[in-house]
Amino acid sequence: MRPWAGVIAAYRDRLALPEGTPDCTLLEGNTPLVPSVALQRSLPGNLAIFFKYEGLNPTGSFKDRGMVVAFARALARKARVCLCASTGNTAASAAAYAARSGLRCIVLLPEGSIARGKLAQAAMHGATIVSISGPFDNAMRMAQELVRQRPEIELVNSVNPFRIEGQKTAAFEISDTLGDAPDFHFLPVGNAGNITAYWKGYREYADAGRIARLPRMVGFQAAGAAPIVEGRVIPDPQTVASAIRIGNPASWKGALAAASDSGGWFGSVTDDEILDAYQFLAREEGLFVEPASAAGVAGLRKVAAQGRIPPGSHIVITLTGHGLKDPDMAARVAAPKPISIGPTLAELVHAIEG
Ligand code: AN7
Repeated sequence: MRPWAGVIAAYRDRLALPEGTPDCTLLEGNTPLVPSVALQRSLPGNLAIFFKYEGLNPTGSFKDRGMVVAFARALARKARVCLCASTGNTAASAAAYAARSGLRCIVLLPEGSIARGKLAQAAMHGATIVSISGPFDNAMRMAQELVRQRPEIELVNSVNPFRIEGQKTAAFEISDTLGDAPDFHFLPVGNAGNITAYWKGYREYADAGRIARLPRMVGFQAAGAAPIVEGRVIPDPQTVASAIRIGNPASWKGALAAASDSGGWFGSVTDDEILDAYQFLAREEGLFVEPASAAGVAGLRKVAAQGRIPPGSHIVITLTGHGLKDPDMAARVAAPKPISIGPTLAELVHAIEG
């Protein structure tokens, strides 16, 4: 068996990349498709549920799949500086690949709502961090305005088509592992690049004869930040799931097409539902994800209770980012209280039985 060498090496012939494009891989991709135990048991209808655990990518989120391709392209056109607006994970990923590739990285972050782990990553990798007042959407607009004025800067947000190219490889991996596409694919939606990318990947695999069916794509937004569900820009999006606190998604059209062409749909889940699913995954499945990543699970629980999922369905849910990204939220919901004792067995026995 050849060792895993990253998504470009694994799927180069299926990526729209010019010949000879350099690879700057951190060996992203090849993440586990973990079968559910507790979620499956808790829902009716003998569902077969799998988690695509994207938190195990090199920087702890799915963004690395697209970032490696965006950087391959940036290196091919000899860019020296990359730029992104981000709710945190794109920034962490861009900063890591920039460090690897010798580019300067500038990240524009919405002030005050970036999870601590993500900010630490961007800083550790040496990015220039600019904090912009208002929601992510302000930062996104300013990133686009800046590259219009300075076209030599490489914009590595998912409006960059090479990001979508890379991210579609998750659909390939799922299909390769299961031997076909699932019946349903659930995932959280923020800027809407990922749902667009998955749908592209599944369609291309079907066209190539690698899968016999296509999944219904089901996207979930946080109730306070659900522009696609409500069909309007949300000027002041609010949710505890900071990664998806986005009011005007860049890939809005692609997301709508993915849901409608696949026979899927969009829904929203409240912060309480997100935090319930977040804790359920950690306590019952052994999977620690960040709050936004639990939105797809919260969504499945909701629609399964409404009887919208046929018995026996195969379902994949993408868990987009690792729980360690947002240690403050974990501390808030789990409130760790270690029992302090001296180093004696009597005290230990008392502590664990008390
Ligand atoms: C954990 O990092 O938009 O719908 O700037 O970090 O493709 O945007 C992150 C998004 C889901 C939503 N889960 O994906 C950013 C950013 C996590 C995320 C999403 C994000 P998209």
